[in-house]
Amino acid sequence: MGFSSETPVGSEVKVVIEHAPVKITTLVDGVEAVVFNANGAFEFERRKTKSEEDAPPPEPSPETFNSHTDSRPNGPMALSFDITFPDASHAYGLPERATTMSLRETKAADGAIATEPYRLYNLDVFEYEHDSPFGLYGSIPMLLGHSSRPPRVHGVYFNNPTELYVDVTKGGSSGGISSHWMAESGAFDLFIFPGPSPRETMRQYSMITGGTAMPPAFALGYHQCRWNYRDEADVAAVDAGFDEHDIPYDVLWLDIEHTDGKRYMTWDGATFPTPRRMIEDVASRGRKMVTIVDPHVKKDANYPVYKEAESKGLFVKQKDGVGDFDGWCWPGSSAYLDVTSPAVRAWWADKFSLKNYQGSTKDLYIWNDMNEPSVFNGPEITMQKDLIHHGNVEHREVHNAFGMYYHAATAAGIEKRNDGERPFVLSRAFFAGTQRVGPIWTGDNAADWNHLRVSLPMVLTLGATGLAFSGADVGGFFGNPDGELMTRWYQTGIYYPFFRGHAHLDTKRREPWLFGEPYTALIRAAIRRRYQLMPYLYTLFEEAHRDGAPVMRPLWYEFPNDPHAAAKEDAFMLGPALLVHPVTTQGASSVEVYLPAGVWYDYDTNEMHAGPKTFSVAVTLADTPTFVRGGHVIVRKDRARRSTRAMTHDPFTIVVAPDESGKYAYGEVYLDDGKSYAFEEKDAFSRRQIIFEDGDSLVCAAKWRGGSWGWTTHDAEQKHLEGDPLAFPEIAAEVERVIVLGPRRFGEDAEVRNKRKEIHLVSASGKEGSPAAATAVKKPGVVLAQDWSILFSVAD
Ligand code: NBV
Repeated sequence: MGFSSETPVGSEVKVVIEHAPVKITTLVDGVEAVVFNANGAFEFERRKTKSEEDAPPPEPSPETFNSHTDSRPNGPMALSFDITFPDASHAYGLPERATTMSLRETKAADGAIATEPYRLYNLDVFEYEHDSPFGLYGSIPMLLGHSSRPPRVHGVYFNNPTELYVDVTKGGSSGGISSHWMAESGAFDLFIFPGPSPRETMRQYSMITGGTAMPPAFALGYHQCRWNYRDEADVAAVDAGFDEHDIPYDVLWLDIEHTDGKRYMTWDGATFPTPRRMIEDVASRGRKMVTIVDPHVKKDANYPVYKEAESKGLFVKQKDGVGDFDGWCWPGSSAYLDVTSPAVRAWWADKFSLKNYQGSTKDLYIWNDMNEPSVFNGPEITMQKDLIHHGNVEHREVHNAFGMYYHAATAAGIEKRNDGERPFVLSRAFFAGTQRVGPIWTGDNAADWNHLRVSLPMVLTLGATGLAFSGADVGGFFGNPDGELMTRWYQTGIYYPFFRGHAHLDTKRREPWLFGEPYTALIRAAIRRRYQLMPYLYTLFEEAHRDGAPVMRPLWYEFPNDPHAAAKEDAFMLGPALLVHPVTTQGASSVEVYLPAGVWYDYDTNEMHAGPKTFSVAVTLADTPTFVRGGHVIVRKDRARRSTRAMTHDPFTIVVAPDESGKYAYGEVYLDDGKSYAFEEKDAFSRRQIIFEDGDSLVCAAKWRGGSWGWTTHDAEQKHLEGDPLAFPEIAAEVERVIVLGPRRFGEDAEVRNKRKEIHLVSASGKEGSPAAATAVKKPGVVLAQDWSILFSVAD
């Protein structure tokens, strides 16, 4: 029996290496998949011979950019190569840029230039445009090639953090898609992923750069941010506002104004005189806070962070390798910690201890902004390439990884402070591997419909290049969204893996209740849906952690054989089981929805649809066309609460969406304590599979994966009852409802068998969720984390 939607593995991969000129061809099942150097573009600066080494050092070849001169003391060090995907018709990847997911060609096959090549160079781009190939805050040098017939995805990753340009050409002499990579410097370190399924390609990539860090559960809730919440009273009022308006949220954020003169890890004494009390108050309702910590360190001898780092020589050095680099940023004249040094990272991590970070508590988490790094008076608002890092390494050699190192050091600090619990740190800059550290967001977007639309290909591309945990500022950072845009943005944003509302200092206040009705009610409903899906979402994150799978997925990830799905970026899958087509145009009264092959059930009405088809769905401001994929099971928590923590003990609802036969569906759910690493270190988790079989029975059992069983049923409950410290509360939560979608009518009674094999009858009633058919079993009296089954009596 095929349990999941996974493409079967077992393809044959063969690598053919030719010499003079070098050519490396990766064949998958006998078909050319990825070819290195098909176009002969492989070139690099030659290693010097002994006699050349003894000769005088290379001629510096200075270069001037605006008023900045790059001394290039080592002369040119570039390298270039080409990669071809002979059978591909779409290329994806190379974030970060606000453009289409299916990458447009930059160079025509005849060599004519179409646009500038894609550039990967982490920069703080002010007011970025919504449709531009220009590189933004982060870089992942990973490119995927996709063909639908036969369905295949392959990938390459170039492990090099220097400035990089990539030209993409479609249908050249070698067919398919070819790409020409030009790096400023660094090593030639290339990985090829034969796939051939999207899932395999991502798994292979994650074996090299890591899976997504398992986030603490609260991190999947809604985050409320603004530049800035003014003072402690403001914080208290916003926190209370959510409760007054019955809107769940998990984290309240403070931007740069909360500090004493942009000295991070300090507090403005006038506006935040009692920060510890403030955080404790928010935390008393199960919520968390976040403060911003940027990488520029104010040059102030009275600021302990500066003073100590300066005396220990922990800052990035000027090009002479001696004096500290001095750059201009929010606090004025600043120095920058050289986080490429392990010792500096360890020192920095320590600064987050409760003793060092005065006024903090264990419920305070961190946001790293400006870590490209942003330097207001530097070339392109960043560091000079000839600055010197640890080991006498020039900045050009590490530029794109700098932000990741800073992010990682901060996260290590939070993890240490919380005695080894999972950290939460948001970053703006990123590189391949950032997924192991924490989420990123797409920076300073704007409150307009175009930016809402482009957030989808941006987040989808990040997921397809291993960075599963990301999101865009809900509402748009610059400018003032009206009620309609705000509502639509929330309805979309609830599906971003990282879900945060944020706004610029000069914008009007926009907490969800400020828009009035009907908007507040609609925003409330949207956020509640996010929380309703929390068990499903958490399960997807565990998959991202283990297998590198994206959480929010392009349609091609689930339907690689569907050419129509290949470039779809106005709709997406949340995991394998939900298709969402958000409304991203102003005044829309209908949306053209595409459903790939299979049976689908409208999430709101249960109405059944047969794909593939494109059809027009009428929408009001309340609607976001959302469909459950036949053949899948989704686990939800339906009770509206104030935060994820408040939901811990809540019972589950199981939604079964049978496939075309009406007889089969499969789903998984993953549970753990939501905060520690006991799931990894002590197997303290529960992974369940829920299978609807033969059209009449639903079975829940432990799921074996990767050589370890988590706690199975009896153990789990037993341990919990015995007060085992490893037990986690959710392990005892019951199932309160099972909904089977579809027209099938069942008899009135369903037979429930619990883990002790005791049998009891419960009523199974039809017409759950009009107008279309579904059957509901209420209170079956079973615990999700135990073995049980429900046998329906078939009436028709
Ligand atoms: O810290 C202020 C802002 C922040 O709100 C935003 O999210 C960052 O992307 N920050 C940039 C610096 C200034 C932006 C104009």
